[in-house]
Amino acid sequence: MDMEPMRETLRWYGPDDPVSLDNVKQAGATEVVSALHHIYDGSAWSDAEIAAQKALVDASGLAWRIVESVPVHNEIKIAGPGRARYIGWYKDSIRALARQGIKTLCYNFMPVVDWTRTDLRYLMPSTGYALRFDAVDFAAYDLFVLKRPRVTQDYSAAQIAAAEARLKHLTEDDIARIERILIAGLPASERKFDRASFLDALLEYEGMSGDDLRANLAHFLHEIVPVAEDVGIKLCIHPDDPPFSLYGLPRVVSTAADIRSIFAAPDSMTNGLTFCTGSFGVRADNDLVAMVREFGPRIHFVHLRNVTREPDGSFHEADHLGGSTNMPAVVIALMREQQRRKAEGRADWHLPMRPDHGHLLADDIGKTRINPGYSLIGRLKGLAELRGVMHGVAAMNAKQNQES
Ligand code: DNO
Repeated sequence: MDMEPMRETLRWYGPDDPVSLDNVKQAGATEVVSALHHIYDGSAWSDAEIAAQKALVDASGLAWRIVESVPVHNEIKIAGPGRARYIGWYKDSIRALARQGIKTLCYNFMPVVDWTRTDLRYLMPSTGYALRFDAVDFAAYDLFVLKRPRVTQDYSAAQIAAAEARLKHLTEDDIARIERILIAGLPASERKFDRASFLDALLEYEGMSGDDLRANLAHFLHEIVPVAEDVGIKLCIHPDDPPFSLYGLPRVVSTAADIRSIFAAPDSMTNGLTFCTGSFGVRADNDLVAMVREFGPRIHFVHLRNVTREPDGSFHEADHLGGSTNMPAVVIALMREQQRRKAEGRADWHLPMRPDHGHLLADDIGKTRINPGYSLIGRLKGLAELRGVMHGVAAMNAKQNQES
């Protein structure tokens, strides 16, 4: 049985995305991954709204089969009084998506903040720009600007000293910029805050342990998995980005042990994973190839992105084939998983991948309307490189099969 390239998709933020559907086609992708970003408050998505967006995609000759993300309302994460109502609306959205032919649903369960960076324009030696998480800038903001209650218990003496030293070099403008990036919302974030409302949001998690949050996720899954099974939608949780605690908040989708616990609650093929190499890859103790082997059968969606890890917990987004992760090794493991599924006769053997994020490059650098990480040229380059790896692996494998 031959190894085959994965399906190529690109994220599209809908009609307001400065990257057009034609641009997606120019990058060589055949599918978009999208969401109804104008309905991101936890209310149910209607058939009409989904169908309208799908019609735009269909008319372009592309397909929309994967939704990223249907946001999980905070009430569900904190088990607040509105939980049952929001879960009900989530189920309504699942049914509506299935009716419109969208059969893969990516979501996350990160408290308060979705993905987090401190710098959206980190200059690379290439003269392009990358997204970066600077652990010291982050600590300086958390400790000395945000000043949330009991903040010092989350840092070592050495981290506090480093943050204090950094603070001396940060101007008012620097601090305002870092704050904006941290709490005012990167693209696809569900919520945008100012400092006061952010502190209030953190307070709602006071005293919540990892086990508590895990229990709230398990409750949510036990509710929605049967509905998704019923209508034939595959759920795939996205890992925490970055995969460690921020602001003292619990995070429960960061490691292989976390995924094992999620897969058990409930143990169903529908309860699957978005394998994001960029998120998992921030932790040196996440062995990505081993994770593909272990969780492979329940990986429903793949995000390929590379990060360069730095000793103090900082990281920046590298070229797709550069950085700390051996990307070809991960791609080979994923293509083997496809081969295994095919041999098993699984209809869903063909995995969808997207190049996650890209550097800000060339003509994109001067543009005023850019979704950080989601400019066109960097992703086009990332996809082209990954396509090269996939086709190279497939060709080598076909040759070996012929010879044997
Ligand atoms: C960032 C993205 C995340 C991701 C969600 C999935 O670029 O990877 O926003 O879409 O966390 O729910």
